[in-house]
Amino acid sequence: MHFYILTLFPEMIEHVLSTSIIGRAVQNGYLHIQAVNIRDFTADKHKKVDDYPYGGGAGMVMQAQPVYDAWRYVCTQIGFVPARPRTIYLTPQAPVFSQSMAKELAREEHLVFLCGHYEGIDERVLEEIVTDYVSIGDYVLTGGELPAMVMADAIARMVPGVLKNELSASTESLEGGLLEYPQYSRPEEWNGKKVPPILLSGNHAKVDEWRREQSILRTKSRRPDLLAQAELTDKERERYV
Ligand code: 6GU
Repeated sequence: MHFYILTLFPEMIEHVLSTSIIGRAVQNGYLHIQAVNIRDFTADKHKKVDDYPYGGGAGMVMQAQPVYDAWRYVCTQIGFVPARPRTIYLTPQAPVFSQSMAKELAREEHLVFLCGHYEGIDERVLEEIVTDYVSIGDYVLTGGELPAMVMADAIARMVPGVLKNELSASTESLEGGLLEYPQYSRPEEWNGKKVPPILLSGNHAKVDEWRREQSILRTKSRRPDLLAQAELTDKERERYV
């Protein structure tokens, strides 16, 4: 899978996405991640990429030309001409990103992320190139880079081969609409607290049953809003909801 991130701050992206599990997946050839510096494409002799908003108001607006030319460069590089790649603009004025969106986007071969700064990007270039508008939550950040990295991470881990233990992609939090059960490791007793004895029993059926119950109880207490949509049996619904 190929990610192209259009940004004024490529170093921010490169450092984060070359670290840990995503970095390993890049090294092993499962992912290709390219941060493209929008400033490299400005036609302005002073390398300017922003200007005052028409109509007045605070802040600066990123101009259409450098954004469009950076995007065209990516399109040409990946052979998406005249067809256009899935192009995601990160903005709080959009539907909120979710695990199901991550799964769906992970099926694409190429994804382009467009990161805005200042007071946003000239609307005309957005109309021309953006296929998806996505927010990562109801709060305002200074730019689209952190949201792009959040999305790239969540999407990348759904790509086959990226996680060493494929099972962990499917059994984790939010699968089936439930939060994950609590985990324990050595030692058996820490700070006067013992590991739940069932986990030491070697009885896998009982362990699975306990974990399922913990998932449901945890979802009920921490994210009751998720429980209505969760995949529960009639019996579980009767017992826990
Ligand atoms: Cl996608 N961008 C910015 N700038 N702020 C955000 C966001 C995105 N999602 C939530 N807040």
